[in-house]
Amino acid sequence: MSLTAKDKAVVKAFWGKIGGKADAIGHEALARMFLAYPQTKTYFAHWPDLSPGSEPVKKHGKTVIGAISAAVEKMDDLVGGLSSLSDLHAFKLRVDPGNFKILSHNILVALAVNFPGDFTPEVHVSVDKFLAAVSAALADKYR
Ligand code: HEG
Repeated sequence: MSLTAKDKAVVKAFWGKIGGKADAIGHEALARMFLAYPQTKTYFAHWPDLSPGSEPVKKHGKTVIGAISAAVEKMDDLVGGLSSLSDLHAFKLRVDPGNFKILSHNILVALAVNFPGDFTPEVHVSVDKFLAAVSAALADKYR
């Protein structure tokens, strides 16, 4: 399941095309996740508004996609690169790692909807593998 050199090249090239749309993708993925998988909202009970377009959803969408864009630059050592973020999710936030797969799914959908031409099956498989590797790295500290 590890990323091949081809996966890494495909993800890098595709991510380069997202450019200015990254924040919007982050927002859409998060907003979709809260609507389609409402159980994920339990971790965000302290937010005033979880609806699409709300300030916290926009802000956190930007944060999450920013971390993923940074991970694209750390693809050779995701476990090391995401170590402190894994600490945070495991010990402070205590996010059930099953939720990483749910968010990854929503990111894939947001990418497919916004980049129908570029999101070919070849890109799909490599980005899916990349998000699975990011999720595994984020879950690394759990036990
Ligand atoms: Mg997490 C905070 C990244 C999945 C719940 N998440 C954060 C932060 C980042 C991040 C960068 C801010 C860290 C900081 O303040 O130092 N999250 C991140 C990634 C992924 C992910 C890259 C998966 C790809 N997070 C995730 C999932 C959940 C979750 C699936 C729960 C369903 N994250 C969560 C919560 C916070 C963060 C509750 C704190 C939000 C806040 O209160 O501002």
